[in-house]
Amino acid sequence: MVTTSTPSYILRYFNLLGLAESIRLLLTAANVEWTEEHPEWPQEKPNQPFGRLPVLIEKSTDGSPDFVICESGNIERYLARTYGFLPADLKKAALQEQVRDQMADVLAAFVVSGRAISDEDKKAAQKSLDEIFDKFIAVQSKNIQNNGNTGHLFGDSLSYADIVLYAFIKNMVIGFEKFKPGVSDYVKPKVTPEIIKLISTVEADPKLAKVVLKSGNLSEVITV
Ligand SMILES: N[C@@H](CCC(=O)N[C@@H](CS)C(=O)NCC(=O)O)C(=O)O
Repeated sequence: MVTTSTPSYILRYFNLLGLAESIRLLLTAANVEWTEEHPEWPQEKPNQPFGRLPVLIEKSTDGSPDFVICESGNIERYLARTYGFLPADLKKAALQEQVRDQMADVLAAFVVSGRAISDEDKKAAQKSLDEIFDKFIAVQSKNIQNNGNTGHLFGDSLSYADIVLYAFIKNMVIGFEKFKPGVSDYVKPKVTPEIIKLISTVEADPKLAKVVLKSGNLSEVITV
């Protein structure tokens, strides 16, 4: 329930899934008031604290300056901690946060593979991507299994780890296709039944219906 003391937010990003999708999901799951800004680019670049997006603005509720933060992972963790999607227990939280950091390596391997020019570099980059991505899928599928295969990575309700894993696969299958044609066909066969179950569990969460509907239903694109 949104109360007057609950801050409202502005999420500044491009009109893309990308690094903002987990943030959109967290803001939506938190049931806070938020809006999105899509700045003119590159005209607005110099006006961003770090020169890049996303930026999150938490509107002040007491007349003090608005709270402005950058870096997608930092924004996610700030919201996840504030609204109870990361546990207060540091060890339990670290187990969730490492999911996101492992994803960053997969993403970096995708970028390197997209930039390789010579056949030799392409082959090496593809091998490295396969290794990193397959390990990521194996580790996270095992985590879901170890948690009873209920569609959650940890515990029995929507968590930060569920949100970032869902947003990541969604980017790979829906969001990045226009930047790296073929990425969806590469990723889809690798997605395991455990991860498919997590995807459908996240998409069935009534708290998320608004944002899932807007950016597309992944369950309809990936099936066992
Ligand atoms: N480490 C940053 C990376 C941010 C980033 O790469 N932003 C891109 C969009 S996904 C951007 O602002 N690109 C435009 C530019 O750099 O001018 C984060 O995680 O937020």
